[in-house]
This record gives sequence, structure tokens and C-alpha cells, in this order.
Amino acid sequence: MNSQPIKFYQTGTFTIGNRLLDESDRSVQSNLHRANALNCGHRACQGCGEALGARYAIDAAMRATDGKLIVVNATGCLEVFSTPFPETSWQLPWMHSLFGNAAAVATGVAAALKVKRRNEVRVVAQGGDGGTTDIGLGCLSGMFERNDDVLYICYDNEAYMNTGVQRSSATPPAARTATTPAVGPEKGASFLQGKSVPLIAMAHHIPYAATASVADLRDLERKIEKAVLIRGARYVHIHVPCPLGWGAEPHHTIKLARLAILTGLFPLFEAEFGEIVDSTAIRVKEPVEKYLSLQKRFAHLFSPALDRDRIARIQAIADRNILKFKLPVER
Ligand SMILES: Cc1ncc(C[n+]2csc(CCOP(=O)(O)OP(=O)(O)O)c2C)c(N)n1
Ligand code: SF4
Repeated sequence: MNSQPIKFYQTGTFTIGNRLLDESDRSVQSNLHRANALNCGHRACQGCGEALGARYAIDAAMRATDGKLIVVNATGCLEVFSTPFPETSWQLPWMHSLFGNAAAVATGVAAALKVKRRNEVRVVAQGGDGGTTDIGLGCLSGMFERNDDVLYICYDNEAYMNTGVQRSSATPPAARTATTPAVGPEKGASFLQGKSVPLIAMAHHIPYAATASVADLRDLERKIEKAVLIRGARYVHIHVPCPLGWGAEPHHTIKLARLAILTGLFPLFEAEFGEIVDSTAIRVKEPVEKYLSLQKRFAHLFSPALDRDRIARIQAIADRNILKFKLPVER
């Protein structure tokens, strides 16, 4: 008897996971064991890298802990778009802290669990780059220094997006934000400013620190699954493009995240007790122009005239990262 293959329009949509296909061909959304901890119905912008990163990170943590997880969330886009009172998109125990104290609140939750002898329940704190690299850094450093039993996840979209795209200390040089306008001789954010919290985390010699990206969700899941089960202070810094704040097309979110890796601007690595133990190779090295030109926050580097000098300075940062983090370049 002739068999008729299932046609594309008969499989169910990609977002619900092509449920009518063979199990091996389905997209991960249809996996019944997926927690969907960040459920649909939230109000993130189209193409939001932070929503995607959080969905994969927290589902990976739920999987690794068999659902025994409590999340503390700093103020920021992730909290605002997921929990407009009285609604919530979270399907797990979830607390909203202040903007700058998620690490301290999570430390308190971990201490309470210890007193109650509920050691099987793990604690995650999460926030944006503003809440992490700026206002929350003191609490985070304390959490690292005391080796508190918390996994802290930073979703780095390189500015304070929730309040209208102000510069943070994770904003890259030359980027236009509401507080670093594209005017004057040095347009956009200054060079030689900002900080790397993954390196700061490593300087505390915590058991685990890593970077990850929404461009490689399997790698992100692997790092979170590993990190959430380690005891002591852990840190994962995830690069999450923001179409609204970067002036980028929503369908370029993954492309931009990938280009950040392939240029060397966002190195992927893992560190244990302050030492880098693994880094991801650059498959095909790309010039920074390719990454910058897709984002309106860098438009002043290309028009009215090509700003070769400042593009070369950004290229130098990318090239330095490749050496510093010993990223193998395959092509
Ligand atoms: C003490 C304090 N200062 C300022 C604010 C206002 N505020 C809320 S969220 C936010 C920006 C969040 O930026 P970030 O942490 O980078 O997260 P994103 O929105 O980019 O994801 C600011 C300034 C606040 N809630 N509390
Ligand atoms: S402003 Fe950026 S981070 Fe916030 S919801 Fe929109 S895309 Fe996501």
C-alpha cells in the first residue's frame, strides 16, 4: 500500500512543536517533558532574545533539578514583560526582588532552604545587565565571595532596556543609547569604559562561571544544566540581542547573536575556580562591520561617512578577545 507523507501544513505549527511528525523530527516545543516555565502570553517584543534565553535557561534548570527550583528575578524587562500584575507567565515558584538585590534575596532563599533541610531545591537569581553589572554588583560580589549556593544568570542585552535604552556598563563602545547619543566628535558610548562581569566572577574563584548565547541553545542548555547542579556560587552570562534597543530586525536576533560570537566580540567559555577550562571555537571568522551594520545603534559608524577609525578600534577589541580567551579560529 502506498503511504502518503505528512505535508508541512498538516504537521501543526513550529511553535507547538509539529506534533504530527515522527518524534525524532519534532521541534523541541512539543516535548511533553518540557517545563515551559516561562509560558506563552507574556509581553516581550517580537524577536526578544531575553525571552528566548530565559525560556531555554529556566527550562534546562527545571529539567536538571526535576522541577525543584525557585527563581528570584531582578526588576527589568524580563520581570516586567512576564508579570504585569495580576498576571504571570511563570509556572514555577518565582519572586520579584528589587532592581539591585536579586543576588542577596536569592542568598536568603538558599539560607532558608538550608535551615529547612530542603537541600534538593535549587535557587536561581536572574536579571538584566543593568541589574547585574551596575546596581546589583555589590550584592552579587557578596554572593560570590561567601560562595552562597545560588546560580546567578545575567541576560545581557547591553543596556537598560526596560526604562528606555540607557547605557549600562555592558554597553559596547560607539553604541547609541538614550544617554549616549550619536552626536559630537565621539558619537555613542565611550571607548575604554565598561566591565566584564564574567571576568569579575572568575576573580572571585567561584566554582563555575560561563558565557552563553541564544545563538547556540544546546550549548546554553548544557551550561545551565551543569551550573544548576554544582554547589556554591555559580554565574552564567547570556548574550541576548534586543531588537528594540539595538534598532535591529526581530528576525535578526539569532543572526546577530551568532555574529557576535563569530567576530570574537562575545567569546563563549567556561571557567572553574577562576581558570578557563573550555572555550568555543570560531568556525568562520567574520569582520565586525557585518555585525555592526545590522543595528541602528551603530548607524553613525556607516553614515554619512564610513568611520574607519572607530570600526577598526572595535575590530581590535574582537581580535584581542580571540587571543585573550584562546578561541580557536577554524577559518
Ligand atoms: C533602585 C532603582 N533604580 C531604578 C529603577 C528603574 N529601573 C527598573 S528596570 C531598570 C532597567 C533594567 O535594565 P537591565 O537590568 O539591563 O534589564 P533589561 O530591562 O535591559 O532587561 C531601571 C533603571 C528601579 N526599579 N530601582
Ligand atoms: S525591549 Fe528588548 S529586552 Fe525588552 S522585551 Fe523588548 S526586545 Fe526584549
